[in-house]
Amino acid sequence: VLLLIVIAVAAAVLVYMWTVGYAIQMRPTTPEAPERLKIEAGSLYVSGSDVVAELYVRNIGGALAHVRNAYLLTAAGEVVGSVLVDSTIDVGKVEAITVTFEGAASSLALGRPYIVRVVTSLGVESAIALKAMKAPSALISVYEFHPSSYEMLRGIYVSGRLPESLKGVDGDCFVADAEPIQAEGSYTPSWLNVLEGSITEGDVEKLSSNDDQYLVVKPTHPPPPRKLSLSVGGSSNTARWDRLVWGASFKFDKSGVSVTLQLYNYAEGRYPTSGDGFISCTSQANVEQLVKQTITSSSERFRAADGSWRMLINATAVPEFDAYFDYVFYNVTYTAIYIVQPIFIFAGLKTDGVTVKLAVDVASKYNLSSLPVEVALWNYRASRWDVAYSYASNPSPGQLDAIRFEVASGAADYVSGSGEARLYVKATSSTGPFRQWIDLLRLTQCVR
Ligand SMILES: [Ca+2]
Ligand SMILES: [Ca+2]
Repeated sequence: VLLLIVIAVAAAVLVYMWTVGYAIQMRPTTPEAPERLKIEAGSLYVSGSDVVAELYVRNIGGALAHVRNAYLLTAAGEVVGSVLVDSTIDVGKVEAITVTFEGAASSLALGRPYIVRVVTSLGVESAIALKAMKAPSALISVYEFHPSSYEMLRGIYVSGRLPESLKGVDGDCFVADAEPIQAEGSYTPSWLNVLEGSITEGDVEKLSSNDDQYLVVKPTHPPPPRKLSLSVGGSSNTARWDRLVWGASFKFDKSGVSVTLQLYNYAEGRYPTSGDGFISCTSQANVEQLVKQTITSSSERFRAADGSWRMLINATAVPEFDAYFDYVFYNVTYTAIYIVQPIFIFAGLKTDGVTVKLAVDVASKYNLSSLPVEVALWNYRASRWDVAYSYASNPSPGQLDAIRFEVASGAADYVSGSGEARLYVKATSSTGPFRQWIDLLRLTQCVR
């Protein structure tokens, strides 16, 4: 209890001291002149034989401030230059004041700090320490643009208005879905088993191409009906398939040989005897026949989990015969990757001056994690896309990535003579479909 009382007393004393101290501090130093100034920023540079100070001065007092004098001093307080000023600053406002100290350049050392002080008509002053610099060669103007139109190079437009939706990070987005890009795979047999019959010429290599080089097989077990049977297979991929086209090309030296081709159905664990995965035909003497089937639904049934496949070929006839197999094929079409790649067109860029720098801001998100994203600018001089920035999207799907990059070298090449610039934001996925949201897209042009 005693300790608590001691703490309470100590706290009360502290509060008292703080209040008194505060009151003393708040008492105006010049009660008859409620002017107060603050130089918030500035630059000091040599221009010919003169020294120029650019100052941003705020009136933080309670009355109109009249700035009447400016002084340039060394760090030691020695006056290097003084000049009359005539600038009035409203309460709370900032004025940009440029003062020129004529002929002061000779007494200034570049890179050293100097003090610039401004004084009002009532003697209120403010000072800032600035380093003496070389004169900027020319003024640089900065302009901001948002895209006014787009072209969808890859992807499907969903929603979002240009340029409104891209003006700020506000949840109002330009939205596009990735487009599936088809690929094809051709898988020739890599192994062969003759179950009935015997090979009289050729091997599995002969079955890999359409080249009139044959694997020749004849039945070995008379009496009739004579029969041969072989299985071939290989390995394919494990992608999601849109279509499987399979079959073989062969000829027989006799007519009337009945031939069946069967593709192993791994889902059912057997060779089908009708429908998908089953082909039958009858031979014509010495005429090469191409038989094939296209499977469009659940064609992945006809491959194992590791992508391997196998085909069974049977041929039966009463008379003795020779079979000539030219090639066996197993071709698939599948979605290899998904790409979204909208091109945004910026119009009205400045063409009266040299573009010395471009800066690009993109705030975007995706519903898949860690997608490779690249932002490219169209190079009008070289007629090509230059990838200016690439990154992986957020590992958390739906989280916004805000990126900014600048192009300084050759920046003028990215602005056309008519004041147009083009940019794309491309994302790629090899795992599945996805959506792109672009919340902010801004192009900043710096012109000299
Ligand atoms: Ca062949
Ligand atoms: Ca937006």
